[in-house]
Amino acid sequence: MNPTITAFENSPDEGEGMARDMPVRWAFEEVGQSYDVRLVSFAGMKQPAHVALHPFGQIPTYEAGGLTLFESGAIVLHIAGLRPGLLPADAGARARAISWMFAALSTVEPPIVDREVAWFTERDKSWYDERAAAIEERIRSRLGDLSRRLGDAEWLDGDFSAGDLLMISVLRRIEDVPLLGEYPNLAAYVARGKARPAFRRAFEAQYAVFLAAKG
Ligand code: GTB
Repeated sequence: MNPTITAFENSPDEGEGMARDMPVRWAFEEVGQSYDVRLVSFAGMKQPAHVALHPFGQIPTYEAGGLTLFESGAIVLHIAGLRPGLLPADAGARARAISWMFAALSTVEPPIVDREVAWFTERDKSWYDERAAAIEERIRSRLGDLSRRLGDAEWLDGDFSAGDLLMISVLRRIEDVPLLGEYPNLAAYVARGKARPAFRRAFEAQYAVFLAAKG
């Protein structure tokens, strides 16, 4: 039986694939594992049946054979362990790929999310411009380090891995603002990730949900 994940019934991103079911879908596609999706509404996410799966009442969740998981990073790590394609067989290389997964979510992503939160919650405040500039400097600091480490390599550490999948997913959040373009090798890295057939399939699957919801 296929694993089942949850995703927004009506994603606020209008089909741009910015919600966190997208990296999970991408991981399934990379390893060639088919999956089912249960769509949930914002109200449904807060109901006891969903909170039993996800303590914070969010998407995505993962269910398979009695195992329930939440947190997109943990789900991607689990999927990467099911079949080859996202984690190297060599133990050291595998551990390094997992380091990149954590780096994406706990080192690079936080200031990127702060920028979005500040825009949504503080943009009418007198201090907003100063705060936004400070957050952008924190983002640049991370992007500068990442750009130097990537250099002219194709992926972060050898073959494409779950570390790249999560890092590219994080960087996509700033691809439409000038920040990412200041680092041409990172912009090219994101474009390479998005050109992968597995990414395209995942993107199209979530886009189909948007089109169906639009009617
Ligand atoms: N750390 C968790 C994970 O990685 O799984 C975070 C999960 C999370 O933030 N889920 C969001 C959610 O369920 C959806 S993805 N929100 C509903 C709620 O909390 O009540 C975050 C997201 C939502 C929308 C956009 N967008 O519109 O662009 C982008 C990202």
